[in-house]
Amino acid sequence: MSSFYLTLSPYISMEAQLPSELNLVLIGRTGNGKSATGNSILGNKRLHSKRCARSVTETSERRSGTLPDGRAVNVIDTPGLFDPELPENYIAEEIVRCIELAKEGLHAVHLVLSITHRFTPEEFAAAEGLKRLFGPDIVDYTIVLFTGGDANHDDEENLDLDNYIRHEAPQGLKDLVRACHGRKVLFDNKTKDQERKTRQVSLLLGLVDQVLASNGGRPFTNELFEEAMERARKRSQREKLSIVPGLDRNELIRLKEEMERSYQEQHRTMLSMVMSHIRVLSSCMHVLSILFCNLRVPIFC
Ligand SMILES: Nc1nc2c(ncn2[C@@H]2O[C@H](COP(=O)(O)OP(=O)(O)OP(=O)(O)O)[C@@H](O)[C@H]2O)c(=O)[nH]1
Ligand SMILES: [Mg+2]
Repeated sequence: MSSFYLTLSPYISMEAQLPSELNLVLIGRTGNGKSATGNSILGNKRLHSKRCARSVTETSERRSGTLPDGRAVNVIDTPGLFDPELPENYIAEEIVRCIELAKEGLHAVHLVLSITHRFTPEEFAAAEGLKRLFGPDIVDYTIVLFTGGDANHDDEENLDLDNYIRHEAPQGLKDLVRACHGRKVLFDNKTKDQERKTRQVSLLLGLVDQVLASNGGRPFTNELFEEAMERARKRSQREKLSIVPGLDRNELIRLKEEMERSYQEQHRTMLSMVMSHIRVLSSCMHVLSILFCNLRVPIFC
């Protein structure tokens, strides 16, 4: 923890415990612009982003960098983790991987939506999936991030976003933004205008600081993150075994095998914990799709 950034943001109180580095995760439907947004936050093109009918990011990735205000950041980019058409075991493996990449906890979750797409049950799946997986408190860490800011030709992008949410957005989207304490931001990941790039990242960081302040600087964690930390500890113990002096070779092999078993066992535990959450989500989504497609009930659109 550091007190270096105490003067950086009006949202951070003096009492808040400030993390030495931020874990920011990007969640949302395939193609909504998660990787492009990650690149905008990092200020470089280290995440693969392109127009493609199927998933471009196939596995979660963590990229570290420095924010314009000097803070260290880890951006955790994910595939469409809650896309309903993906197989459950793939989703579960990817969620576990994502949690392991952010094992210290999540300082903010960015729910990435595209301003140019309709808000469908699939969009809702990401929001609902987050709540099912991490519990209702996750909304206290969530920021709704819209991509496609260039589709809007007005320079006052945040004013327009306010207008859009207030007057044009479907009720479900309004509810989602309200549940996230009104935290929303519009990104143009295509802009070449340096000033705009800087402004949108700093707007986002203002929201991240609001999240930090309201959570006392503590990241979101739960039993899944504790399992991931424990697993990382086991891995590091296993790596250190080889350098323990005076350890007999057979004893070393036995200990390593034992640790490997326990390490794998922990992975299975995490998978089954995640699996139980996503099964509930799948059945929810099935019911929602039927309502949405067959009965034309206007759920979120
Ligand atoms: N016009 C415009 N296009 C964008 C914006 N953000 C992303 N895109 C485009 O949207 C497409 C998908 O972007 P990605 O970053 O690959 O989306 P993703 O969510 O990471 O997709 P997956 O990895 O498949 O889950 C790419 O062609 C991006 O260039 C934006 O703000 N404006
Ligand atoms: Mg991607």
